Amino acid sequence: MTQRTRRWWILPAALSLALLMTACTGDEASDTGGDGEPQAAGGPATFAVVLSDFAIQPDLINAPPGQALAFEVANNGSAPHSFAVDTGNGVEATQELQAGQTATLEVPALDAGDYKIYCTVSGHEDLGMVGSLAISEAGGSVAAGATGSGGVSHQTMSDGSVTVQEMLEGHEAGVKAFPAETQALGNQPLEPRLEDGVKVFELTAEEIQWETEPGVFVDAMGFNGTVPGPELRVNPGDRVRIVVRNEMTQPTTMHLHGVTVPNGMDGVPYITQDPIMPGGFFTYEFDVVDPPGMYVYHSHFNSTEQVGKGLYGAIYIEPEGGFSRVYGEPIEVEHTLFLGDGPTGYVLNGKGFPATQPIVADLGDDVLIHLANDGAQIHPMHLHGYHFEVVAADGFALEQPYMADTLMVAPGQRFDILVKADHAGVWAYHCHILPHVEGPHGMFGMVTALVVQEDSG
Ligand SMILES: [Cu+2]
Repeated sequence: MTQRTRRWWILPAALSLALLMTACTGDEASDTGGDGEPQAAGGPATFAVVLSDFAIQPDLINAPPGQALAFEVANNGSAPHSFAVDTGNGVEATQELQAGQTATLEVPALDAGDYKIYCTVSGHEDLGMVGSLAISEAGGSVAAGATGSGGVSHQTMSDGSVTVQEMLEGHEAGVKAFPAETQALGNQPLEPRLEDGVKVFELTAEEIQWETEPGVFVDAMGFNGTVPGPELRVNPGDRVRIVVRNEMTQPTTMHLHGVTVPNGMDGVPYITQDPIMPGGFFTYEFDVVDPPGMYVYHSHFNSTEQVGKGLYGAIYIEPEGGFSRVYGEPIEVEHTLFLGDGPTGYVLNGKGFPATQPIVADLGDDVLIHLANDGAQIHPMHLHGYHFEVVAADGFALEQPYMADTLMVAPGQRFDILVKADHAGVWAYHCHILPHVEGPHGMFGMVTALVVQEDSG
């Protein structure tokens, strides 16, 4: 029962994946662009801008020189945000907009050049709320009626940010690249060392550069160099020792999330232990008393940054014979999806589409997916083409499993779902908060696919 990571090429299926996603999310695309057509000469050129946690859409706005600009700004996020333009002669900004608030920002005509757009709320620019306002003669030209298959290649979408041809190319390129290769994958098995019957694991917290999608490296933190950290597997009744070393430049601790441990092993700084200083270590030791299921280990020090940057991983309490024993089904494919957001961007197992890994099954397989959210936002995970059975929550098997096609996973929650892979195809599996998955340049972030192959190879 191993996680299948075999390389798989999507070529004939790529278009169907793109079509499925387009059909699913196409309506929403107009939300960001509806009001953005520059008005007739004399009035300001007007653009729609949508703020979310933590993005500005569009993040590239093309506008003409010598014409006043107006930005109709909507805060669709859950946190307060603002929209600002650094004109080089000062900053023009909306007030801080509460969730759901809108405002119009008027900016006097600008000379040709590139200007920064950003959110002025402290820290939000670093979280990704930054982009460009490009003023050039080509900017803002809009041709209405961008439909049909011919003659659309250089027409500009109504928000002035991207042409139809660029949209098509972006969507297609992402799908064709999937699953794109990046340096290193998280969730790799870590075999314990046996010492006098104790299963000993060694984890080292490090500051790393982590490639979330091809060529995109973020400042991250990982156990043993990956996001998520390695998979630990233990059995009921085991004695377990986890030695956590800190090779970072700031203190840390580790909490065993959902795992029943003695109080002194709970990993909370100044409540149950002193922080693990840089260069130091702490030994967590406990007997496994919880039922079989998926549990999590993660940092519990400066955790907005440390967990946000990737200091989390899975610990499975697995019955002898595997999870089939728990769910009464033979499990051919087991896969784990850690949901993440914040400093790493929107990621599944530390990777954004197209660098996410597909879940690959043969027709008829029973697929067990462990979901865990170690981000800071909720993520409703939606599987196309199937209804799945929710069989466990927070590590405990449900007495009454239920069917769903979308499952909200809040920060800290875990679920196990079972999919009976009984129809072949490439089935998109993605967060349904659309700003987490798709923009004018195609899919990104929290998108992967369940690939059900007819040929067992
Ligand atoms: Cu999401």
